[in-house]
Amino acid sequence: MFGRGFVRAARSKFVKGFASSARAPAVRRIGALGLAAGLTLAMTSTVALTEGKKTIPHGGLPGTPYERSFIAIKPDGIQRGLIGEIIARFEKKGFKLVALKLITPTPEIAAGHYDDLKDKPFFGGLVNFFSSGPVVAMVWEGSNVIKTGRQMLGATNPAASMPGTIRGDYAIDVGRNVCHGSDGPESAAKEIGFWFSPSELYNWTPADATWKYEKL
Ligand code: RTP
Ligand code: MG
Repeated sequence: MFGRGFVRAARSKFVKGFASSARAPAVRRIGALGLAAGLTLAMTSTVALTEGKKTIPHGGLPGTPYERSFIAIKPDGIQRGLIGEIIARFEKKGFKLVALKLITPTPEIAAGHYDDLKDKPFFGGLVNFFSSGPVVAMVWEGSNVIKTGRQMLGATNPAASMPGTIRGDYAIDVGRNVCHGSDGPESAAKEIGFWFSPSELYNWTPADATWKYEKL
């Protein structure tokens, strides 16, 4: 479905599309403007080609390299300067960033996000905290990103999180555990839809994709 052929075809169409648009006489005549147009065309082709043969659903395709998880850096992670550190861990692991925004959730958004916990005694405090400042909302993509992402975050209570995990390394208190991650395919799809519109997600092929996956 997303075989090596698909990636190769996408690449060669990208190269051909760019080369032919760069060779076109009109493009040569208008110089820099033409080059910009060519680049735009090439970039558009890449997006179209990546989506071409199979449209990746908004919530991702669990069980494939196109699985997606909603990961958020909570207000404490922002205040403590951990944005770069947390993003770097997901990048270095090899996952692909397909959406990102900085947003201060309203109490309604915070309550909607944690709706499944509305009967818990800590719900009020959780909503107040989560809506107390900006959060970094992201969607990361890759094989097993939901389960692996949760392992990278560590246990809910930092006291039980292993060293080497984000919460194990950077948090102490369960109410200040710096990051959120979807806990399963259903919650991932629900959370991605809750935080992002389809136009805010980007399908793209990293240049090193075949160095991360034996089979794509
Ligand atoms: P998250 O949704 O934020 O990724 O956290 P999680 O799945 O590991 O844990 P969850 O059960 O979904 O709880 C959401 C957040 O509520 C706070 N919490 N406080 N005082 C408590 O006993 C308690 N339990 C949970 C934590 O901040 C947790 O991340
Ligand atoms: Mg949770």
